[in-house]
Formats: sequence, C-alpha cells, structure tokens
Amino acid sequence: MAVTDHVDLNTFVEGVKKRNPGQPEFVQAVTEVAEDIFDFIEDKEQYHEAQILRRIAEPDRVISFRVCWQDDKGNIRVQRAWRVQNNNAIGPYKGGIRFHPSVTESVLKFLAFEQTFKNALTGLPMGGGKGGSNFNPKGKSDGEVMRFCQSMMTELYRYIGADIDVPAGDIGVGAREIGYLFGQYKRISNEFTGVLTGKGLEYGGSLIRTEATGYGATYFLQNMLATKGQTLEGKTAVISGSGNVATHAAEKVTQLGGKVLTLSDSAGFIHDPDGLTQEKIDWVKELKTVRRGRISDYADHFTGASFHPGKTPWGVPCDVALPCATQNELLGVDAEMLIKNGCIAVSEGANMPTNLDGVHIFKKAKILFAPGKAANAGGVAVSGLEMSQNSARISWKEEELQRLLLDIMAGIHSRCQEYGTDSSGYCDYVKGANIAGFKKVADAMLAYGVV
Ligand code: NDP
Ligand code: 2IT
Repeated sequence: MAVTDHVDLNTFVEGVKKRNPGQPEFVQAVTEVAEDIFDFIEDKEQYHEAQILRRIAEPDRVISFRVCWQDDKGNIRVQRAWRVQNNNAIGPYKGGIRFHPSVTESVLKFLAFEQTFKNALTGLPMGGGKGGSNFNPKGKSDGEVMRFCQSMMTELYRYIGADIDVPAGDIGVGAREIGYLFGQYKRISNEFTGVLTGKGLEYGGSLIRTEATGYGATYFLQNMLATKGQTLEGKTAVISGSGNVATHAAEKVTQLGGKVLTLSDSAGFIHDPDGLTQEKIDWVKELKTVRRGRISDYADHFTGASFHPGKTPWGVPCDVALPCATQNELLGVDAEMLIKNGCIAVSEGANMPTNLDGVHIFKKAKILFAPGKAANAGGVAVSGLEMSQNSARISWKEEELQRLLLDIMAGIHSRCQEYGTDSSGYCDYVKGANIAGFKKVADAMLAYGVV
C-alpha cells in the first residue's frame, strides 16, 4: 500500500489546539503523550496510516447535560455535568466522576484521555472515560448531596452499564456519593449490577479499593527506588492533598519506614517536622471524610506542626515527593526547587499534577519520575477487580487483593521500563507509560479497521 502523508508533531499539536479551543488541560495532556508517541511511531507506518493517535485524541463521545436540584432553603440550583467516553477499544469505558467547581469539559476530556492509557497499562480489559460536574460539595448537607447525586444519575443512567461504561469516584466523589449514585441507578433501572465501582462493602464493593490508589502510588515509588538499590526506610516525603489518595499514600509511606512531612488542601499546606504517624493520619481521614473540615485544623491540633496558607509544599526539603491533590499543582519552579533540595523521586498520585515545564525539568534532571497514568493506576486496577468480582458474584479475600495490587503495580513498572529505558540505562517513565499504554489500545484499534 502507498505510504500516506503524515503530519509532524508540531502540526499535530497545532491541529489539536485548533479543534479544541479554550481547552488547555486537554491540549496539555495530548501534547505530553504526542511528544513520545511521535518518536515511537516514526518508523511504524501502520499507526500513521490508521490515524491512531488522532482517533484516540478525539473522544468517542462527550455527553453533556443539565442537573437541577433543590438546596435546603428551597432554591432551585442548576449545574453542568458531563460523561466523556474517550475510547472503548480494549474494554468498557471506565473512569471516575469528579465533583468540583473547576470541572469543565476540557478537564474531563484530559482525564478521559489519560484514563485510556492508564487503564491499558493495568493489563485489565478497561477502556477510558471520565465524568463529573461543577457541583461543589463543600459546605453542602448530606441531603443536598443526595438530591444532587440522584438528579445527576437520573440522566447519567441512560449512558452507563456494567458492560458499557462503569464510573467510580474521584475528587469530591467518595463512598457517600457512590452510595447515593448507585442507589438511584438501582432504583430507576431495577437492576443490581456492577455499574459503579468504589461501592460500599455491603453492596458489592471490593476490599482495598479505598486504599488502592495511594498504596499503589507508593508501591510504584518503591519499585522505582529499588532500581537504584534504595528503599523508603528513613526517607523524608512531601505529599500534597489530604483526600483519599494523599492520606493512603501517607499511610503506606509511613508503614514502609518513610517520614511524611506535609499534607495540603486548596487553602494551604501543613508541615509536621516530627512526621505523620498512623494516629495522625487517622485523625486527618476523620477530619476530611466525617467532619469535612480544613487541613489548617491539623496545625491547631498537633503541636510542632505549622500551617502555610495559600502555599504548596514543594519548598520543604525531602527525598521523595507525591503530588496527590489535582492537575497542574506542581510547576516548573517547584520542580527546580525539589531537585535543588535533593529530591530523588516523584510519584504522581494525582492526574497530571506536574505541568509540562515541570515534566521536562524532571526528565532533564533524570530523577525517578512516575507520571500519574502509571503511578496512580492502582485505584482503577482494583476497580477492575471489583468489576470481576461483581460479574462472578463473589468477593475475594483481602490478602488476595493486596497481592494482586502489588503484582499489577510491579507489572506497570516493568512495562514502563520496557518502553522507557535508554541505552545508558536511564528510564523515562513518562515515555514508557505513554508508549506501553498506546500500543495496546492502538493494536486493538488496528484490528477493528476503520470504526
Ligand atoms: P479527594 O476529593 O479525596 O481529595 C482531593 C484533595 O485535593 C483535597 O485535599 C483537596 O482539597 C485537594 N484539591 C482538590 N482540588 C484542588 C485544587 N484545585 N487546588 C488545590 N487542592 C485541591 O480526591 P482524591 O484524593 O480521590 O483525588 C486526588 C487526585 O488523585 C485527583 O487528581 C484524582 O483525579 C486522582 N486520582 C484519584 C483516584 C481515586 O481512586 N480516588 C484514582 C487515581 C487518581 P480541598 O478539600 O480544599 O478541595
Ligand atoms: O483517575 C482515576 O483513575 C480514578 N479516579 C479512578 C477510576 C476508577 O474507575 O476507579
């Protein structure tokens, strides 16, 4: 067959920008992936000819809808919500739902795009999707959150299903919200299926799903350190966020002998030079999931700790860092500061927390740097195991699930090494993750022909 014309990286990125105006997060995520994929496919005509990257970077569909709900005072409130179904070449669409005022179509498209590669990396049969709303759960009563979730599911249920699209939690969506969403799905469809993951243990949830993302990001860090003959024992760690991912990363780092110095939320960070203990981490979990308070309270409660309003924690000297809050929370200047202060490894618990400048700086300095699509895949991996358990109507034991999570994270680490290691032995984990994730999805798409 004749070799077809193919565009270069710059033309491709310009095209993505032009077709997605006002969507900087989406353009950023596609650019980062394209930088690596263009190298990889340079001599692989079949991927160019079938326009594979161009197709993965165009969601299968974006469903956009209005969600009306009534607040406790009787006011009618109107939110926007979306489900982005990016790609189902290797399995049903799969990915979380985010409730945060910063949610836009661009944010969800970037997350669904990233999820496609992440899910492929897990080795489990899951496509990529993401959903969410600009609803702000902060300061809302349980009743308000319930009414919002019910109203959202009343529209969303048409587009999802155990073999179609399986949402889960993300920022602002935890056990409480999944309960309300699942309850409404069951009520209006009259079906009890594994349509959501992250469910409560009483109604089809899996053991260790809550812990899986933070634990997985720490296991990935452990795997990276092991390539340098190092462990977490005695290492200082700086962590951002104080939600599901951050608190469980802090727990695992502490269990493995590391000393966690910081946590944060959108108002600032706390610095505890004595290090977090299990008791302190449990206190934060209770603060965030039951009392729904602010991390600044930590500094009032524990002596020796300080609160730094409006700041991120990257200036605190550390051996390892785990950004676990949100996208673009670690900038080029922060990356430089971390390196200057002697940080040797960064494992992204959040999705795209490091901006493009920061990624380039980490790569250039050749420190151990794990992108979110590899490091935080433990969460969706255990979601995949929850789907399997639901289909088989069984529940696996905790030891079995712990072993599977460790195995899956080690598997992702070796897939990154396979595609990311250069002749000098340096592993570019970003490149490795992008290529390994791309290859699996791309080869399935090639098999389907033009669809
Ligand atoms: P949570 O809602 O449990 O916690 C989010 C944390 O991040 C809170 O401390 C929150 O602070 C902070 N945060 C949120 N938005 C911002 C912002 N714009 N600026 C500063 N801080 C912010 O969410 P998760 O822990 O579940 O998610 C954290 C990250 O991990 C996200 O990037 C998510 O996509 C990713 N992730 C989550 C997975 C999961 O299984 N839950 C799986 C894989 C990735 P505040 O309370 O002030 O808003
Ligand atoms: O970003 C993510 O991987 C998640 N929020 C978890 C998705 C899932 O389906 O468990």
